[in-house]
Amino acid sequence: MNARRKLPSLWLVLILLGTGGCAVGSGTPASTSAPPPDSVYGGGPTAGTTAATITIKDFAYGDPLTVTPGAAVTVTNIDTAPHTVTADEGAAFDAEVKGGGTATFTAPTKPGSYPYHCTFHPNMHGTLIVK
Ligand SMILES: [Cu+2]
Repeated sequence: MNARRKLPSLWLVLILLGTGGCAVGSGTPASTSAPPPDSVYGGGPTAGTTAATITIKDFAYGDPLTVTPGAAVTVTNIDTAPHTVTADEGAAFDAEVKGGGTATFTAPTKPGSYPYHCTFHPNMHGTLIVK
């Protein structure tokens, strides 16, 4: 009969210890979720250099564009006719753009003023300034 009386108290101690240990073990919730990053996008295809765009509209290139040496220049053609952005001298750059399309070329690395024209429409002229 003695052993039987001891058992309940032993169980009580074990339960108390058990629950106590459990509470301490799982007392710190591991919910340290970091906030999501503000922007996933880096900002554009030309990271590092400033975005430069020549927009062709109504058979005109618009104002002279100033870019950094070696910059990626995007040509957007709003017209329905195809155009080119072709350097007047040498082969500094030459990009053909379909009507309603876009094209990209790399600006010269040597600073200077680069006049260009459209091979399809010789009356179209523009200037790319690299500095
Ligand atoms: Cu043209």
